[in-house]
Amino acid sequence: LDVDTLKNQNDPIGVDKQTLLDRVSGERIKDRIERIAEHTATPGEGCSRFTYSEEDRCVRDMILDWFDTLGLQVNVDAVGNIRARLVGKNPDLAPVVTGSHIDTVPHGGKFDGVTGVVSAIEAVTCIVDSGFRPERSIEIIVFAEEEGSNFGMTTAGSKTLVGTFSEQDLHHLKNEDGVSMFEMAERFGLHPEHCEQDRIRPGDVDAMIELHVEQSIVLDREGPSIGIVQAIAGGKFYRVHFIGEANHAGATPMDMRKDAMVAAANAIARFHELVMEKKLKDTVGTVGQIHCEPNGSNVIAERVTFTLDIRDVVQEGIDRITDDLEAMFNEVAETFNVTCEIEPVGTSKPVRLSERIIGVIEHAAQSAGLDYRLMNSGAVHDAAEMTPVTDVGMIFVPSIDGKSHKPDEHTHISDIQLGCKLLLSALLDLTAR
Ligand code: HGY
Ligand code: MN
Ligand code: MN
Repeated sequence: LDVDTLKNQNDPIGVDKQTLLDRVSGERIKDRIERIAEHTATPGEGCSRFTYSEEDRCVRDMILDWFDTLGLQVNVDAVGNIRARLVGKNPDLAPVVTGSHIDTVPHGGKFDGVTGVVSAIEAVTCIVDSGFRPERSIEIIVFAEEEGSNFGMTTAGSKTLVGTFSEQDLHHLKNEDGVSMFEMAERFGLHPEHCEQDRIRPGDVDAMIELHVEQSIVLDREGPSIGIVQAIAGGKFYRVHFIGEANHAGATPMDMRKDAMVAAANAIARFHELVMEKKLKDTVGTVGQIHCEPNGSNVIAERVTFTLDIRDVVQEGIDRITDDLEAMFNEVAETFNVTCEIEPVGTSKPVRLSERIIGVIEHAAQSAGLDYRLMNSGAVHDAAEMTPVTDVGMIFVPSIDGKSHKPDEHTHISDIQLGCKLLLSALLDLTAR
């Protein structure tokens, strides 16, 4: 297809859009997802690829090669967000952004995040291969540290990109070994001290669309294959420490113990009861991670640390739970003669997405005769972090059996291809002027 042919079409964006959309290749999408999935710290046991790890480095290098082949202008920012721009005919116009993340949870799946990155690459590949140049630039962003597997705080890369996180926060956010995100980024060869200058500010970007697997059961169980997201859950995240006294498991009488394990077990059970009692329609609460010290089978636990992940699409649903935590956990601590420390790790605000972008995606779906469902996201996403600086939309494709954050997470390539065509169509409309 030469550019003249494209120009002669009487399509609103001056391009024969259907010809472009028909270029979206399921084969190429599948191949890229599989090649990324090969880079995991736990081969055969799902995808474990934390930001700043060797596995992360390998995938980054491969993606940077793909961007180079596409002739994109690439910049890796202060904390490792990769920004790759297809420069439009009018480079002064604010670009439209699309992308997602490549980092994973421990033993995660191969579709969470990667589907959005690969779909963004596929959409831009179709445009570049066609020789068409959109009016407005399109920028692919591969966000760093979305899962929070290093530091227990989700979307730390996108929070930094838009200035929600300051350089100070990068020093405060630490992993279990006490290494800060600032330090890990430095060790990875980045310049986290540049985070302020690398920020995206309101007006720098015209719009953003993230394509992501749903990670729940609605689309797979009830259809159709396309979800258009209206609201994304926010959350509050904590580490809770119960501190008792190590002692001999056999020689210490029950009434002389300061057992952090029993206290933590009670606290976790009470937390679950609190959530079940006070939750609103979309409120969820999870204890996903626990550590015990000294962790000896014949030693009374001295310190037990567990995480809290409390979410809802409305702030009230989160606050109803967190308001009661301190009193509840202190009561448990007193009962078992130990102490409790609640360490806030971070928060993500629940957000409603842009009516403008939802409208563009809906129009693109209707023009293609695609059935779709308007829905919310219980998972947090980088898209949510971008809402303070631009208009944001999200496209969901089904997760088979609603499974995610586990090795058998799966999405049909045909569904990703459909979602990618919708993404490309919406991007063409958004960059037409
Ligand atoms: O935790 C989440 O919702 C996302 O997968 N990071
Ligand atoms: Mn994700
Ligand atoms: Mn995830």
